Amino acid sequence: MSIQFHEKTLALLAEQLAEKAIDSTQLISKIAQFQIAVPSWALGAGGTRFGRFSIGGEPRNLEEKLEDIGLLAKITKRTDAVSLHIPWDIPQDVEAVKQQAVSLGIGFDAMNSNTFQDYGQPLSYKMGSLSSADSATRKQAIEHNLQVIEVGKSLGSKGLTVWLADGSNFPGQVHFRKALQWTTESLKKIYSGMPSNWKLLLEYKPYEPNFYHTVIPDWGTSALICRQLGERAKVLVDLGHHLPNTNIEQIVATLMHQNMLAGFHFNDSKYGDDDLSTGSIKPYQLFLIFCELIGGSADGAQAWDSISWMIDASHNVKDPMEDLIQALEAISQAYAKALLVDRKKLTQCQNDGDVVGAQEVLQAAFLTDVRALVREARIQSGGEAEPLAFYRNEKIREKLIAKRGKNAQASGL
Ligand code: RM4
Ligand code: MN
Ligand code: MN
Repeated sequence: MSIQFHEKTLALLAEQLAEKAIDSTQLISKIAQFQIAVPSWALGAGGTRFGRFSIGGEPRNLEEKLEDIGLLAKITKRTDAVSLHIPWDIPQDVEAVKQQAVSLGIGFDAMNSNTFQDYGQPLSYKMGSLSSADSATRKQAIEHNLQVIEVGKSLGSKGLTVWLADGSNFPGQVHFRKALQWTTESLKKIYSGMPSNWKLLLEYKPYEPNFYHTVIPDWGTSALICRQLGERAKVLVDLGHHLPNTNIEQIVATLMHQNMLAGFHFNDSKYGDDDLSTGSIKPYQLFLIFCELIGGSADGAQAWDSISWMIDASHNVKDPMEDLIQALEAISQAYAKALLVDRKKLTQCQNDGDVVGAQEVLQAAFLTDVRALVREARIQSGGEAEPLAFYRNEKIREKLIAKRGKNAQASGL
């Protein structure tokens, strides 16, 4: 799109919004401020247990992952932090990594521990980690998390995300209550090992890799554990970690009501888990989630700044960089649309029992084409007007393949 056409579209939209007494300048600056972290594992081609198809030029080490995120930050201006995963991203030279991050304008978001696979540690996690019936295995898993905190401290991170794969595959395999108890006790030790300005983000997931029971299957169990840890432990909502048709926006509202929402892992799904791009399947759901977030923070239920934002997707066939550009755009659009909701009118409709009116209010916002606002926010921040077109025109993937090879891939999903 030419810059003239962008300006025309923006002016028309600004005029439409002004009629509803909405100031588009303010909207643009809110959109520009909203930054979403990118996980280091999203930069390589994902895969399934049936196979992985390399796209070439994938980052081979931490430095190259940072390089890719730096480029995304530069062109989209929508991300300013990376979320690292240990042991996949152990920095060899902490000072050099920090310097590189500073020069790229990116910081370190929450650290991710990994006790869901074996990577040469003395005791296997096959039968569980923080919930294992074997106390030595639990101890090893706790120590791993404490080491992750140390790495994070050295880089300037402020949080630890724990996703626990522990569970069982057959009835009788695991004692439910004991597993929950051991998990809680293990997490207490991890929590007390965190600096006082850190938060613990506790993720949940109903199934996979375990297919009968998962120790932390849902937000309620996660919240129960967090309550026992302390106020800096909160629930992380990964959009892909729900059974089909779960009302995620309601979960978000409930958690905010209790000031217990740690943050998000954004992605989308048709059936399960998190392997599709954010906003590609259920953009209306994403919009409704943002409506709850904006409402909850406006009402003072939970402060906007206390919530962490991250993408967590691992896909099989797309160029990961292109996918991340699309995901960042989809999230910005959902946020922008939710900012347009006439909250006063919505409250009025709710109080009057005006069901039709309430739906009209939400749909009026959702159906507004906000792309000009998102584009303008990016231009004003110094990013590319059309990051995807830029990425393709500049032949960035081809350049990465020339530099890193056709079959490059670091460890990770
Ligand atoms: C899990 C979960 C975690 C992520 C791993 C790689 O399904 O979403 O957040 O660290 O995948
Ligand atoms: Mn996740
Ligand atoms: Mn997941």
